[in-house]
Amino acid sequence: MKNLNSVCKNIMLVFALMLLLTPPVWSGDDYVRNAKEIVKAADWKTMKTVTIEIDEHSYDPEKVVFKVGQPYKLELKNVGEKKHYFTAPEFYRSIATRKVQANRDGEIKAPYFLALEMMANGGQLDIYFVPVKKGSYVVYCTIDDHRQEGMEGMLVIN
Ligand SMILES: [Cu+2]
Repeated sequence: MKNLNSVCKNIMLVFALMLLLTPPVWSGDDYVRNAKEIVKAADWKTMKTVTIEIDEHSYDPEKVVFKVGQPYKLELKNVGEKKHYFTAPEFYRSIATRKVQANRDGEIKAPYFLALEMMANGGQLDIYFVPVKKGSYVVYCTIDDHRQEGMEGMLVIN
């Protein structure tokens, strides 16, 4: 009986450890699961184009406001002499992404992105999307000290 008790205790200990070690699943960082339907239902003839110019070390404009349900093409143009990132994981998880297009090179389709990088001297990526989740989302560049130098912007969904 004593043996059985200690076996039970050990099993309980193992379960307790498993619970402690298992990370919470999708807590607060979910993405737009029905993006495909939202993209399909949107009227792309009403699409609005917004351009952000990327330079050393800034995003211009620094703040952009998008409307829920309105289809957009967001042009990310790197006019600088260095490569730059457009890192905005929370923003990318709050929009229904249709595609990211590199103008002559092709299109990339994925449920959501974490970061986009534009090559120096005219590198451009266009992201086609429909805003879904309201909020204010920070965007920044992760290269060297670019963020501290001023490469931080705000993407708002209203
Ligand atoms: Cu940068």
